[in-house]
Amino acid sequence: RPIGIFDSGVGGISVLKDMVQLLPNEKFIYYADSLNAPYGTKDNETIARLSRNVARFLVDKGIKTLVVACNTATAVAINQLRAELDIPVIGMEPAVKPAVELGKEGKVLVMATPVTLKQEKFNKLLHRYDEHSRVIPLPCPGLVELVEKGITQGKEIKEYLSKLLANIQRDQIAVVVLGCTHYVFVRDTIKQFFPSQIPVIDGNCGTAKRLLKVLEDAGLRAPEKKGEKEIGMQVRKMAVKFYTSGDPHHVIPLCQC
Ligand code: DGN
Repeated sequence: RPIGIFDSGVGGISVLKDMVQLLPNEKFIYYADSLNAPYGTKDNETIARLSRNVARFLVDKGIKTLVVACNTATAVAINQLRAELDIPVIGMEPAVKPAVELGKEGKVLVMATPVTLKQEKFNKLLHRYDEHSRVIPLPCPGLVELVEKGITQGKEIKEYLSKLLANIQRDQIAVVVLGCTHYVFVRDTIKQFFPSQIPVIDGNCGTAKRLLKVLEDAGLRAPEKKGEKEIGMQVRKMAVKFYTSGDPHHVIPLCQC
């Protein structure tokens, strides 16, 4: 059975990429709810309803596990999805813990959607790991929309970021956290605003490892395929099915990355 993975749009493809690499024998179904992107500026009730609709679509396809590859949908709807579904449900969270554990002196800048940063879940995360109040939450309204349009580099995004970061004392930042799966596609441009030694991290690898553990614990891992190593990436690409509620032309270039 496949693993279902969804995001409010194309952002979760960055998570899928890490999962395919870690679990090459698994099949995946990815759903980009681009028609309804961004989730990050909607009210909680709407986000929960949209997440539930996509989850149902994927469950009807026979998935064995659901990955909510969206920090916003996780923060708002994961408890409800877990209560309603009888398969394991895995979510995202801004990589505050890994950022703090890097042990760098200075501030941790967490870039995420306004909704993610407003949720109780994010406050709990800070309470748990941000003992010395080093975290600066930075809501980035409008950034998801740019990525959904395929804009990840160039003048427009640089102008957006310089306005966004205008009031941030960048020389005090030791780590930047990408707390939205869409922002991973903008990492290279974001990096240009900070000295080269500043790590710009995301939570994707951690979530992929969590998926591996959950599958193992539940005895749900796909058996190894013979010949997988010989055919490599070709097999991996064929094992992912994409669906979108929006314009397929936005999804297609990222499916090939
Ligand atoms: N990729 C989603 C996230 O990680 O929060 C973006 C949510 C949105 O649509 N704004």
